[in-house]
Amino acid sequence: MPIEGFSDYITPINHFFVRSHVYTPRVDIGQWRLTVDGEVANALTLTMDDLRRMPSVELVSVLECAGNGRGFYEPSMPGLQWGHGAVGNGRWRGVRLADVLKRAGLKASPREVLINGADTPLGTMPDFQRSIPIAKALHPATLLAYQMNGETLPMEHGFPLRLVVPGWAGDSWTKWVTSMTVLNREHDGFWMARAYRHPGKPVQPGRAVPPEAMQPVTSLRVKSVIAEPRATGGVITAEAGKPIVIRGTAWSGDAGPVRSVDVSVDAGRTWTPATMRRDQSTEFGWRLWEYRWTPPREAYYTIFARARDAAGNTQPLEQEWNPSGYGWNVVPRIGIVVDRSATVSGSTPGDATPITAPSTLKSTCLSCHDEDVIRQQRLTRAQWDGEINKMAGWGAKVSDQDRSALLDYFAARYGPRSR
Ligand SMILES: Nc1nc2c(c(=O)[nH]1)N[C@H]1C(S)=C(S)[C@@H](COP(=O)(O)O)O[C@H]1N2
Ligand SMILES: [Mo]
Repeated sequence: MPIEGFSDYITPINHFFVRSHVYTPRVDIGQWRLTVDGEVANALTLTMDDLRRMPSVELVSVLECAGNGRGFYEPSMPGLQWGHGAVGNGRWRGVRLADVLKRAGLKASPREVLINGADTPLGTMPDFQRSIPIAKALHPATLLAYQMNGETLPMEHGFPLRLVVPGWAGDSWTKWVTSMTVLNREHDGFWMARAYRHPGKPVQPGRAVPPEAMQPVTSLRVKSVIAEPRATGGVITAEAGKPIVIRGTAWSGDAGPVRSVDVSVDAGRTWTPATMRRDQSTEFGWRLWEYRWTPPREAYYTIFARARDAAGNTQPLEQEWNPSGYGWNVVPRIGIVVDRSATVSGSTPGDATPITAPSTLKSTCLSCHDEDVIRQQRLTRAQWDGEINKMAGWGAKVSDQDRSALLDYFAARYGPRSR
């Protein structure tokens, strides 16, 4: 989602980010069924008509990828290098997951619901399957949604049915849902036991943490983004004595909706409350805020915004680091040049020496994914070696010779950012 998306209350579908681990599956709605089994009294097989006959619920909720903001972490880590835009605020309609589970009849002591979608893995990559604890599954806001923003759920957002888990990061929002299994234990598949885990406490930047010492990613953290004013040619300018509007949006997770956003125009020394939109106080949606300000004199101003949620959580001034780059929510900041003669100088960071790709790049890597996922990452040679190991584990065929050619290329072209 582009930065201007943070000025919209509901994110239009054409701006909404898409994150799919593999290709979007084609689902034939005539053949499609939802099955519910495991620790239930009556296993179910439901059609879309069956679901549409059940009571429907509509709610507004933020959908944010756990890795949103990963590209800002230093030192950087493997993974999609999201900036701000792996988030959107959607209007979702569907049936409560609780109603479907009640219809199946839960047996004694259920622990989790394991959800699977129609997407199939590449090579020997493990199938994307996630579970959620029973309490979240029974939460009245957790939905099996068939509509997004008043339209039939689009293909890339999970047609015909997706999980909507308000307050939780996107990895729990399974798309293209085809089956659900109620478990009386914790699911220990790859995507729960190895991926989407967070240390739950600050760790030394750059340090590896074994998955078993981490917990599954769940709730989003309180966060605000400054959408305007925006830069032209890399610089934000304003005139002394002339009012401007600083605006953006803010949201949180399980800790309840955002109650207030404070703005500082002096790098955090003093704070003033922004005006919150009153008609947007839903439990899980975001809220737009704005702050009108007249720069008093010519100077360089550093503007901060800090959201506070219903539980009193606020954004940190310094982002703590974690190995997968989840939960980026530091106080956002912009610099404004207030100077009548401010000139706008565009800068183009250039790559003067062309580095050519080894021929093996295409056959080894680009047969499963495009170069974008590589291009956006900035890793050390050792980190790239780790990524090649991961891909080899998922079925890529890499000879020793290919590996060293690829490593030379990645290290030269996509090495760590200079600081
Ligand atoms: N079946 C399936 N569901 C999935 C995924 C996936 O790869 N397969 N990606 C997840 C992740 S990591 C995120 S952030 C959200 C993104 O949802 P969107 O593409 O509708 O924005 O979908 C989630 N649901
Ligand atoms: Mo994600």
